[in-house]
Amino acid sequence: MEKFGKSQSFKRSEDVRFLTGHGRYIDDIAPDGALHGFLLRSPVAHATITSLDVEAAREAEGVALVLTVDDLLEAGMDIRMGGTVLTNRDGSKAAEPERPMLARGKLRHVGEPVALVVAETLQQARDAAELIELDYDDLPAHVEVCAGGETIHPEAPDNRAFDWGMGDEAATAEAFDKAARVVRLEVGDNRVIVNAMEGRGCYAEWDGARLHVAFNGQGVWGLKGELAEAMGLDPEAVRITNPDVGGGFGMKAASYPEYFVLAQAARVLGKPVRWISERTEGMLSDHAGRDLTTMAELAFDADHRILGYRIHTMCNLGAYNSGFGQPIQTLLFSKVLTGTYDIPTAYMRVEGFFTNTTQVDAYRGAGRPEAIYVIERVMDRAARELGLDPIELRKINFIKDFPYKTVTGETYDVGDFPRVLDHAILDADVAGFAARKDESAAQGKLRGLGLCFYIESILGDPAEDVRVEFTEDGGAVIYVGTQSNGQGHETVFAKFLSDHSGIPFDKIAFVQGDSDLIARGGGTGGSRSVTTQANVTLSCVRQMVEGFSAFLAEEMGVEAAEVRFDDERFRAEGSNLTPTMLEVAEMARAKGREDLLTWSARDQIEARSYPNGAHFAEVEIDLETGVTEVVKYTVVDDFGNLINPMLAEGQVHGGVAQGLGQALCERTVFDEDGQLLSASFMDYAMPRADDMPWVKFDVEPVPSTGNPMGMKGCGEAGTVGALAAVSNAMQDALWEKGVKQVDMPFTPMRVWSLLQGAPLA
Ligand code: SMO
Repeated sequence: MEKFGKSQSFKRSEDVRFLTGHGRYIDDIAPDGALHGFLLRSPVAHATITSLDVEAAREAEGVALVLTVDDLLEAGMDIRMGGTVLTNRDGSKAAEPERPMLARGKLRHVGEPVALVVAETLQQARDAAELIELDYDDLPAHVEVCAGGETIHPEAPDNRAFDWGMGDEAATAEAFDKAARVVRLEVGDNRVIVNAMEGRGCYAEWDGARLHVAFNGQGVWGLKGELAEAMGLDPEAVRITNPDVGGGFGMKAASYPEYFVLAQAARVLGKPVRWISERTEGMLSDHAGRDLTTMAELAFDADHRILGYRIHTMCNLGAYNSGFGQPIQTLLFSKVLTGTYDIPTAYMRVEGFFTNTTQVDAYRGAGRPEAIYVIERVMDRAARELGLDPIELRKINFIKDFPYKTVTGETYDVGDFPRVLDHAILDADVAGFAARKDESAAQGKLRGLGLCFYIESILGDPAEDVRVEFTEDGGAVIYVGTQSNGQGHETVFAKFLSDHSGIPFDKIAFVQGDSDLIARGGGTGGSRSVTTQANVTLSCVRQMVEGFSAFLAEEMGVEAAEVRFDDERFRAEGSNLTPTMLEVAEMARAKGREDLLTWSARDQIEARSYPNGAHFAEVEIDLETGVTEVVKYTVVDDFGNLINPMLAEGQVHGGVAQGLGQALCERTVFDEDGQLLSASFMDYAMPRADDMPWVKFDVEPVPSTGNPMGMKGCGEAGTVGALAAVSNAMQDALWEKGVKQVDMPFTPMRVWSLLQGAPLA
């Protein structure tokens, strides 16, 4: 039989379960008899609460409990939801207004949780919530991403949460002063609603001593610490679990008020309580993505080399600071501010604003797609204004010598951008574009070609744990610290262990998402899981080999150093004993060597990895209707070494689909009162299968030097590349019609308006 190599497309074992409806999601596993939670939410975007009377609801049929913020405070809970807070350009601290778990005194966005009703049935909880008398005085809503308007928090009188900067402002100004040409472009990055297939949900139970909260998140350790602190519990008294999760995309990485309030309800009642979000409820309460506008400027010398880069971004935080709300368009954006270009000096200024809308936080890529979108749009504009081919301008300015330290302090260890781009130029048949454009023109259609050359910066830390246990039934269990949201971790990590330990894949059970079973892990996010989890598994296997070799040496009557392991069997010169790892474990068990049956490793990959790649999008626009079709799509990525090329390609397909959704159809609309007008799938268009082109995918690997396996993260890359590729293709198609400014989403109505020279709605 062919020995499984280190890079193999291996089908996902969990798919049979998922595709036949046997996934075990939060709504499937809530304990029988759990009470139902329903949240009364704010119907308005901004108001002062004048009274909140829940007495009638408490008396209603089937109701077990109603909780308001006063109840949480009376119970001694710390009701403040936390979040990272920046330091402003002037050295002061960014605004940190209180974000209460349930509304306190004011209502600040439609959908903000106000009270929890717990009843025997969901219908009873819902009916009782109708009996709650919430009175308030309306305040004007502030929904524009700018300073001014009605003050939302006293800590930020003009609604500006922060004014943050990075880079050398004076040196950058100097570069612009001596530039031969300066190119400017304003780039809008539309707000998206995440809409994971499975809505958020949780259940909580309290046995008198310990709290268990199961929720559909991206990892368990963040919430464990926060819950313990908020509820005044010893962390040992808190167990957090994640079952199967139907998509997270950054949105489910955060802690949300519902998890804390449900936990408190369970503690008060001593009974399990469950809650699952409905679609519109999720659209109003899940963290949204993007929502920023950037003025970008590039300074060029006479040879078209970039001298300096300057951006000024205005971003929306929503009504409160959420977990990563402040760092995303600042610290995370800065990681790839200058993209793949050798830019000697740069400055970024970012202002963040509170608005009476739901919080904006991580969304597939979290800051890096936003940064790449800006640099790749303005590079494309520069090529047009300088009269150069966009490919040529990129090649002139690509970073060529590695390691390369960027002006924002990242060290790109390796890369070969020209090689990746040349591969993509062939795959996309760029040479044949002119003929295809003529064909489209003959049918009354515009055709455009757009390139995005992206780079990502992938977390090395936080650290990850792994544990392997040999079980009495002759198999093994791998406990991992990360958490699948549907990407195929169950297969990938068990297969990885199998490849390196020789333990047959079907003898390995997989356990994730339980804070009682493993000590530490960073969860899924930032395209980090494969790099961190695979590398820690590798150290674990190394320890197993060493420990088993020492044990076997005695059995074989040889020195430990003479025992070899070839990924399948242990062997030693002079001994005809050639056991597999499972067989050694059985020998150890028979000898009472329990210490050889459980192995764990803890690793911290400090270095980041820098996946990069080229996306070419080709669009066709119907002049009469404004309907846009992505007719051709090509991706060539440098993901370093792949451990499962098929799943990597699947990640790219999904990522591209997510990017196309934002680029083509997803449009979040609030009215001036802060009411979300696009609060259902009738009004908010998600991409569908027939919006997706065939994505031609290939790789051009340059192994990372930052981790032993030479891997680079691939989970977010598709989304990072898609936004600018499609937008640049739209600009390419529309330029000849005199359209000089294109902003996502390219809905038929908006494209048609652009063609008419009409203002954009
Ligand atoms: S947007 Mo992600 O979970 O890093």
